Amino acid sequence: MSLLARLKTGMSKTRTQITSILGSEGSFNDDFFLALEDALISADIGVDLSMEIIDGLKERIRRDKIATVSDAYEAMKALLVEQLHVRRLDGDFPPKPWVILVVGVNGVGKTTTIGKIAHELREKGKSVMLGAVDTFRAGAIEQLRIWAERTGSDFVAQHPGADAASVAFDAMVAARARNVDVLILDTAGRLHNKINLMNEIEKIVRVIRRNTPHAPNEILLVVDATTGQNAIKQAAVFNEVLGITGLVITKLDGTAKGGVALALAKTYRLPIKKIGIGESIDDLQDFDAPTYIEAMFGYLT
Ligand SMILES: Nc1nc2c(ncn2[C@@H]2O[C@H](COP(=O)(O)OP(=O)(O)OP(=O)(O)O)[C@@H](O)[C@H]2O)c(=O)[nH]1
Ligand SMILES: [Mg+2]
Repeated sequence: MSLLARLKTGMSKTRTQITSILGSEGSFNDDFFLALEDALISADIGVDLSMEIIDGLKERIRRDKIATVSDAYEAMKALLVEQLHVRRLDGDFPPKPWVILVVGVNGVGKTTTIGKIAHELREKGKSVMLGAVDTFRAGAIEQLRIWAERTGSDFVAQHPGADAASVAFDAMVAARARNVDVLILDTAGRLHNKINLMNEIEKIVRVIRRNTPHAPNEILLVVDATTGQNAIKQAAVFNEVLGITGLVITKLDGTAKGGVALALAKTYRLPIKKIGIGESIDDLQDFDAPTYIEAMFGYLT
């Protein structure tokens, strides 16, 4: 089933619930708002944001003199779309090398996402280099090397256990020497509540900046959609320490909820640059807010 079809199925109970209470043509009362609030929370949007959306909707209903349930439902979708940042991952890279640093907690899909992004860039004719800044996990370097081979990207690594910041530095120098368009740096998975690991990633960014002041051009935080509200906490910490420029939400093929995407984008005003919908090289998509919201909420029937 496609991502959009799954989101639709996931939320279909919500729509049925709302219509069974009120009918799509009826006028609304507190039951409507309660049903909506339940639906938003169960879709992983989070309690605070759900309440905020309901408040915003009430305001809009007053302002625009909305009278029917289906119009109110449409207004809620419009409200959500407006609040989502949708800037795409840049396709044009003026200062060479364009440096993308990829961070996140363990196992969220960082390395796989890098492989997919490299594939996309290579298809567009860009030269790409992958830097194995994850020197921590056994097998991480080899895993990235395989992605480099599959995508025809250059590859820079040191030995396992090497200083991560020093690999980042090497990769910067090599990327410049070979004049590559895009350098993507893979980092070790780190729990956001482990201070020494967060200090390490901060040092990596410092070293990159000292080498090339415009870099890293992107610091992408990868989060796993199936972790629900925990992703919010991860984003808070990584954003505070590093200043994230965008999000990648992976494993959306593994959930019918998907509200976490809305919660993240809205809470931190961060653009969702890519979404992961499977393990294969092609399973990466742009995030399109109107399509996504439409799939989640559909129409009241
Ligand atoms: N279903 C699904 N699986 C994914 C997706 N993205 C990554 N994975 C899988 O998630 C697992 C972990 O992926 P990695 O790319 O190794 O994750 P990582 O964040 O680099 O992990 P560490 O380096 O150990 O922190 C692998 O089995 C991937 O195939 C996705 O969008 N959907
Ligand atoms: Mg990895």
